[in-house]
Amino acid sequence: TAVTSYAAVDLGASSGRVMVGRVGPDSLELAEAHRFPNRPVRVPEGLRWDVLGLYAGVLDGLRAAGAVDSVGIDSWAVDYGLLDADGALLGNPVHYRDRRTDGIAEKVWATLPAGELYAATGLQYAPFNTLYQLTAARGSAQLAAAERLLLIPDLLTYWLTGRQGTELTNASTTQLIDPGTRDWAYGVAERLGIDLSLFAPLRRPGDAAGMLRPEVLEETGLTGPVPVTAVGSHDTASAVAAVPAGRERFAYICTGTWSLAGLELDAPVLTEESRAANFTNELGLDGTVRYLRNIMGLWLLQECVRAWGAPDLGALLLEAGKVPALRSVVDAGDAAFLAPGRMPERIAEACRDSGQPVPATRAEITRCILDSLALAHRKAVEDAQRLAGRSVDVVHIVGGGTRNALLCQLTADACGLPVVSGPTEAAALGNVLVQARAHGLVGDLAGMRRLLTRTQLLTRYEPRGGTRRWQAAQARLAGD
Ligand code: LFR
Repeated sequence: TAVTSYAAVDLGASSGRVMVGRVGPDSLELAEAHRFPNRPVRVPEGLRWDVLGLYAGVLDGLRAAGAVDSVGIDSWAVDYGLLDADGALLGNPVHYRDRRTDGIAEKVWATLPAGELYAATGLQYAPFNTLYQLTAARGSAQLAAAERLLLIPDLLTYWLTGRQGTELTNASTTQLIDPGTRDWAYGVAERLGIDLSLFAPLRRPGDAAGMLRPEVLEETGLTGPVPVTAVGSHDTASAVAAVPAGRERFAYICTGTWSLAGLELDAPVLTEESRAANFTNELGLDGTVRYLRNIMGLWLLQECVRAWGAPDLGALLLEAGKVPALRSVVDAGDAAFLAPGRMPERIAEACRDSGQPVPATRAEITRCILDSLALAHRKAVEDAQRLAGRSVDVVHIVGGGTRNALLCQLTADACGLPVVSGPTEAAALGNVLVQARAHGLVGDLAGMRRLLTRTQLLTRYEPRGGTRRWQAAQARLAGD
């Protein structure tokens, strides 16, 4: 039987990759065609993405991938490029960690109270939601000149195909989508003076997104026609689609630069309690809701490793494993850790300020970060179950953090639940599977997941007990 192949472009905050997925009726294989760094650049006006560098990486990747049946793109959320009336990019897209949104949310809430905004959009508060970015940009020459806004994966898709669209799962992170109607939150936009005609028409995972332009074929050496397929273009939507769950009741944690921890629901939870707990209702595949909380994730460790001049990570984790558990923890959900720089110092300061032992060595700081992440995972999994009124029997960890065995084990311990970890390249696999499905292979979401369960390497971690110590650490953080 026929095996088809798909190129999955998956752009993360620190690297991009082009993967080739080969899908047969009972097989799924993923190979890396090309990986390239994604280095944000600080210019006088602020922190920016090098989006031309990323596009060049995508073209290199497609060349390396060779003949494929289709291409799909996913990336981090919320960020965008602005185009002028000629369709040309106006400036470098602003990085979501840029400080231009400091203090902006409060201004928005003065016009549209936070409670009403949550009821209408279901989105957690994060300073970088596109809504706040657009508010921060109001009055700028660039926004005044803009005729079109394309989210990052849609911008790259436009460059590849010449066609514009706004993919829904990623659009749901703008805070301008109503998670109930799955259409624009017209009332919110109107009250805040945001012009929705900036956005291209919505499209959904599986929709055709155009064909590679002749110039792209020439540059990549590919033979056309090669279609581009809309996937869950928010990387987290693609990763959740690739959670290898069967019939069990599960929570998931997508790990990488961020940890995104929560549940898959069929309807949003828009209660005031849910807002207070800062849970988000992002949209997933096939009408699902990704009910989750953003946790700082391995960003905390990445930033320390960068500050330390990139020591060997394996050795560092080994040392961290020997440090006594839970000596000090920080709130890994705290937006205070969002901006880059001085991370070891900021972690130490947070410990000192909360009256805990100050981690001094690299191993101690690393242990503090991993304990803190596991604790935040526990809290998110627990809160999500309570707020959504659903309980789970297992936690699936997917994404880059699956390589960190200590983090997986600590998460199992903290949650008091078994953890199944894998696949590592979940976003790319979700991307590939949505393309395969659009081409008539694999069935629904459950069918996609059955194929993953049968083909991917998964590791199981049993909780080792000691839940009370995690409870106590949680209480300590809450200041109880
Ligand atoms: C993960 C992610 C998160 C989003 C953050 C910023 O890569 O997409 O889901 O909140 O990046 O865009």
